[in-house]
Amino acid sequence: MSAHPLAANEIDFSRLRLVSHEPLNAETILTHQMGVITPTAAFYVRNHLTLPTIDASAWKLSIEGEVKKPLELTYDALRALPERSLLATLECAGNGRAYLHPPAEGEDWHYGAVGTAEWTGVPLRRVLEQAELLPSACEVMIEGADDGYHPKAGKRFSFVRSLPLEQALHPDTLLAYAMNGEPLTAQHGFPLRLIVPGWYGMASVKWIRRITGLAQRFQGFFQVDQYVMTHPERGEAGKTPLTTMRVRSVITTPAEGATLPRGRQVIRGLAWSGEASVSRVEVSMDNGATWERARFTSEALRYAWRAWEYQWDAAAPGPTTLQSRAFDEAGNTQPVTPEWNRLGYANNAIQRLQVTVS
Ligand SMILES: Nc1nc2c(c(=O)[nH]1)N[C@H]1C(S)=C(S)[C@@H](COP(=O)(O)O)O[C@H]1N2
Ligand SMILES: [Mo]
Repeated sequence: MSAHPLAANEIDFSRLRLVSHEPLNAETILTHQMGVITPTAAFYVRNHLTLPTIDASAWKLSIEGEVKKPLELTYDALRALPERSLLATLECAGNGRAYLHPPAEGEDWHYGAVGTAEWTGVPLRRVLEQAELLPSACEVMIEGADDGYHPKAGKRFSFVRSLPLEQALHPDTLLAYAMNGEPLTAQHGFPLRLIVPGWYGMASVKWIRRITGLAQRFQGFFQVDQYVMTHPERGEAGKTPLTTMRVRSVITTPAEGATLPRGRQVIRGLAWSGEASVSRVEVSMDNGATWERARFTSEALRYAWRAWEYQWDAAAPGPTTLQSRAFDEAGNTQPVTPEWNRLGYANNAIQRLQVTVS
């Protein structure tokens, strides 16, 4: 696999599976998902359009629209504001699309379009307060500086999303300029990206250039045509916008297809939910007939996944299916079969991992 020319030093393609080259899309190989923090070079990349090249010294963030005091902030001015850091798991809504039958349209992500990083920046709320958002504002629109021709939309535009006020003003919604303690890399949104903790990744707009208070709900392509759950196969015309990540777990060790010697084995994995803290993980080695409780090996954090493990005595030789399922404090758990939907989003069905005990 060859390195992407613009990402030669920032991306470790030995730990990622290339999904598409232009635009670059790549997912973390599960066995490289070790520990709670995903190293930046191994963090999945999800791009819709052309990667912008931004010179931070010439870049400005403008805040306009339904605000009393429109303003422009330089990179240095933003970095001088009081900072806040949090760990948050980001999962692409299309993660797991490859396991839908019949196939749904879109990139064929396996289980690796998810990662956890420490994000540092300024609450979006802080700059909205400085600009004095007007009572007429009902949403906040965030525009990325990437653009390009989008074949599905049949036209050229940039990546733009909006947030309801409640989420825009939430103290944990960040304008982030750092990832894992370093300035953002070009692929992950340099100089500034949004982080909406707990939400699927599409909300976390990269390469922000403008923030606009809106008096009406935004109707852009990535807001109302993409990132919506639609069920034409059920004869339903409705579209439900995606927000929080569904509860989910993945097994990171052993690898799919591994041959394991009989005896003591450690099964390891990660579990997360955008809706509430993960409270329990269970594993099954007998096709779901019985479930055993796994042990957490990292603490419960509001927005980050939890590492877990299970000591398995692999006694019976032969092919075995390993499964894990997570529960969150809101009582959610994972389904056995995915909720099929036209655009293939939010598949949080239980993973089935095949190994052979020899
Ligand atoms: N400007 C812009 N922001 C974007 C995107 C994009 O294509 N352009 N992709 C979104 C999607 S769908 C996801 S899942 C996350 C991925 O962030 P990452 O590439 O840093 O992992 O960024 C989001 N922000
Ligand atoms: Mo995504």
